[in-house]
Amino acid sequence: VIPPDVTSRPEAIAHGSAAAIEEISAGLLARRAYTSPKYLYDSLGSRLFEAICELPEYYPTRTEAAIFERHGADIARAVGAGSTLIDLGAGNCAKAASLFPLLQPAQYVPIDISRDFLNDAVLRLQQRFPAIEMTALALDFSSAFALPDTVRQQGRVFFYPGSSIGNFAPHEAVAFLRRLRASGAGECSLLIGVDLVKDSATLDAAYDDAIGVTAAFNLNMLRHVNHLIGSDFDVTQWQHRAFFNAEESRIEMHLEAREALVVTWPQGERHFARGERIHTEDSYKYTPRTFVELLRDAGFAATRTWTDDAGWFAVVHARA
Ligand code: AVJ
Repeated sequence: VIPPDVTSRPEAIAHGSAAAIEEISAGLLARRAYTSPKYLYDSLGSRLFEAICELPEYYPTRTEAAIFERHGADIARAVGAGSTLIDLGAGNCAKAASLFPLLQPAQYVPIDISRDFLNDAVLRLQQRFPAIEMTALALDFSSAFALPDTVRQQGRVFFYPGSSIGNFAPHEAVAFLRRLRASGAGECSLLIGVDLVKDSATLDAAYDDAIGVTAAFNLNMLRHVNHLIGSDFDVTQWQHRAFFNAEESRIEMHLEAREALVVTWPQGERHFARGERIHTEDSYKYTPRTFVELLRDAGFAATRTWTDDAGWFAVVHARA
């Protein structure tokens, strides 16, 4: 099951395609090696992410849910009933579905790159909520897209929970939100979840948990890449690293070579010194203020921000 908030960068590229091979090779051969976070999500990776969401250290999922629980009526008033709810990276549609009784959308438009998975989920959901019109769209919303005419114009609300926006660097996030606005073609609003800056011990623990689920999630990327490009990564030669980079206001995830090693694949090879890293993910953290500024740069005016008591996570409603 693909959780709703894992597809902030859905695969623009089919697995194992020439373009994917090209993209991964380029990252592995860069002076500072990197891979796109989308390669964390093969079927095992998606399950490991679901497990992460249940860890005591990983506060975002549960904190966001608590905000919806506590401020649901308020959030529903801001969004307005009878909306066209456009769910970005809907996955199994569970997060949005849990909000249907509250938000009462007239139309639900889940968007996800994973077509079969999405269709199954929507078929089941339509039976549970026969009064809501549902239009599933299998597309990559990370690049430019236009909403088809079957999506109602009235009361369009883009739903982007889980702090998936954090995978984008701030300037990329602005560009992404501007594209959203353009695809909405007219009046629309945004209901978005964002993780907030907090003490670095809490942040570090959330991305380096005691029983090693996040480590497995990160290391699994190597198995996925082996499958995609035919490389010979040996996972036992690598270790998980995750830490808050305060200057950049982001969690960085890396894989670090435990020893000097060589990785080969049909199109290339790369020597790694002991301690050398592959940068696998960034997860940007905002303050309510810096996030509202980012929204403004993208042409959205925040109407309301809701946070938990500790100020760890925010849900923001904004209008274009
Ligand atoms: C799915 C991007 C929101 O950044 O917290 C969780 C991914 N990576 N643990 C996040 C993730 C490691 C997650 N997002």
